[in-house]
Amino acid sequence: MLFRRHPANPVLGPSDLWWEYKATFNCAAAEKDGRVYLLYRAIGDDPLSRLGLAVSEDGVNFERYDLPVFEGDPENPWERLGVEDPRATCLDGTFYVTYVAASVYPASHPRPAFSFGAPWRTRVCLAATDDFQTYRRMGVILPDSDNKDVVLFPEKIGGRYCLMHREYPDIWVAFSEDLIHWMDHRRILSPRPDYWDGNRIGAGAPPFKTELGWVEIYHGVDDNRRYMAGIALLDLEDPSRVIGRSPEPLLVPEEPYEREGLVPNVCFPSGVIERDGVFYVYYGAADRYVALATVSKKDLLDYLAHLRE
Ligand code: BMA
Repeated sequence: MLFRRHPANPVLGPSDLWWEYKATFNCAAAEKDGRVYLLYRAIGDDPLSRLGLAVSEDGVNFERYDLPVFEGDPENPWERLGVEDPRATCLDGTFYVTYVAASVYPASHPRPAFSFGAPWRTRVCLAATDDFQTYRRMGVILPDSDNKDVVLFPEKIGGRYCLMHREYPDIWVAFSEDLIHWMDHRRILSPRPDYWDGNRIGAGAPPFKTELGWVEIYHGVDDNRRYMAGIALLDLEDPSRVIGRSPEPLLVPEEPYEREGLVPNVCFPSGVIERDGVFYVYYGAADRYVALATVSKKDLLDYLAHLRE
């Protein structure tokens, strides 16, 4: 296996605090001043998701804060049912966090394609932070779309900012001059029937650069609603060009913490950092835990060199 599960897994789990006693999962990951920060989605005594913060010296053992560091603004109609699934990217020394704002349409509204039961309304929002404790809200960035799984590239490409987003069931790229207004949307990856990612896909960890291309660790879902992780390799100058894609999943829900939780059978990659030639891939497990898998840069580059579209 290319990705090795860390023996300390899961690295984060529910605590006895009221706002996170049911689940702590799907985290953004970032490194700052030699420390690893995980901004994670938490669920507790009410159905709202909030974002908690965990900090570590070694990327494995985490200390946490007693209160969430970011919550949905109850006065904001987009966020009134909470904030979910953050991803963080450092651009020019500032961390930008994309997150899903959750609310619900009027009952008469047609249900968005990926929504079950209630007509859930999701919008992707952006916030900026220097320390992961205080945030400057920048608002909704994809205004007309029930979107999720938005990851920013860590540098401009062709003079513009770039992101990946998920218009169900595909992954798209889009470009922007100012991080707020996004244009030139292009579909780049679709589910592949009869593969591990045959039902729907979404970006996972923010893409990172290697000499072989941008590496996107994404999630794919099969027809049994199993969430798995794989890699897409994208052209450095034109990220809408796909160079290769994992023929087999790199993480399949197998361990108890991946198979049993608020939602069973979920490996949901959401953050990656590099330390001393090793990539640390953080993933949500069964919508209850944060787990960690590692891969050496050398093994990753060997794998990427053999990927085909
Ligand atoms: C997706 C997202 C994730 C979640 C996953 C599996 O639609 O909502 O937050 O981890 O489903 O339940």
